[in-house]
Amino acid sequence: MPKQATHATAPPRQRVILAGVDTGQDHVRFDVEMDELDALARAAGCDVVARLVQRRPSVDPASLIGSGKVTEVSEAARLNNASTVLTLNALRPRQRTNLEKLLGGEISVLDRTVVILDIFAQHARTSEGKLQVELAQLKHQAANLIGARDALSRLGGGIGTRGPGETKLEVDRRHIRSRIELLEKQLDDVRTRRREQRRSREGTPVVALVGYTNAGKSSLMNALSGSTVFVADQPFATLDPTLRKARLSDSRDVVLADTVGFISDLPKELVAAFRATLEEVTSASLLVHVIDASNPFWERQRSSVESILKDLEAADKPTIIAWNKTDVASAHIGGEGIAVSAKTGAGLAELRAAIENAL
Ligand SMILES: Nc1nc2c(ncn2[C@@H]2O[C@H](COP(=O)(O)OP(=O)(O)OP(=O)(O)O)[C@@H](O)[C@H]2O)c(=O)[nH]1
Ligand SMILES: [Mg+2]
Repeated sequence: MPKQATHATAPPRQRVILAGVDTGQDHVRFDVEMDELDALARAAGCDVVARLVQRRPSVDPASLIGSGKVTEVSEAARLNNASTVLTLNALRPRQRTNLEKLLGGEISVLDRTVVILDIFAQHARTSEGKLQVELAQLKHQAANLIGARDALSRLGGGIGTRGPGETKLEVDRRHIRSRIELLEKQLDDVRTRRREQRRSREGTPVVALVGYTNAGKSSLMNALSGSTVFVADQPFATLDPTLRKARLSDSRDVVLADTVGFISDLPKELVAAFRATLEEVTSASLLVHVIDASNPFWERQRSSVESILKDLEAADKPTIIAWNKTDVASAHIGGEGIAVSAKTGAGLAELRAAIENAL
């Protein structure tokens, strides 16, 4: 299945400039986050044409980026024929409208959260997934209504405009609220249905694969169950949860649950909206936390995942760490857990045994 949403007439790829304000707490972390934003922008179907960084002790309260840098951004946009600026730092509605004004009114400004929401909108396949994305987008819009109107009436298409659709974006806050209520009600029904399905599976324990996006959860699911769920080298390839039966030994079957990956600073609208599918995680008997051991920043990724699990009240669940991609990992792998490679199959027998033991 193609990764990107296919359009009847493929629109030209949106040309974007990445902009970030580095407030100096941690330069390495800042660089990693900018790289991640780059990957997110590409996953959303954009061409990244330039990257600009401003170092200052705090973001500009009026326009996020200080005026000196705005001129530079504007110049870069002109030279590179870019239509959009993506900011790493979260934008307040007022900062966004001010920044757009300062950039001359031709360039739209979006932040990381909008890009993530957009990828989710493109990758949602099931009706449940679509409901959840719409809910997250509406919640985000409700919180950013002042800025949203201006920008969206100008944008022809591209990130930030998919999903609920322009007509709905133009309605007032009250209208959005009632739509949110309706979606929440529908998702409640989904949750009830899921609970019933879970009850009917009783007897076969569920093992949920969790981890940072792109860690290799779906690959591991395929390797353990012999299935062929979609795998891709980009963030948020998986959105809708998938359950597959896997045989651990002659006497033991489990249901593996693959679900949406986590990311640092996961927008809170998304966590709330994905409660129904994340219940696969919270109701599982066991978690396998898949860590990409080849990623130099696995420690940061690991702690992001752990903090999201805490938010989901799943931090106390029995958990096995699976250090994945050990075929290419040069990084030293620390502590407990099983070293595996979904690609070569190394360590899978041990992982199966560890899962069986833990159950
Ligand atoms: N070298 C190597 N690459 C791997 C391994 N496991 C997965 N990959 C690659 O890592 C990328 C991400 O794999 P996925 O299985 O889609 O990762 P995921 O955790 O499901 O990612 P999302 O669904 O996007 O959150 C793909 O390009 C895989 O081919 C492995 O053991 N070794
Ligand atoms: Mg996946």
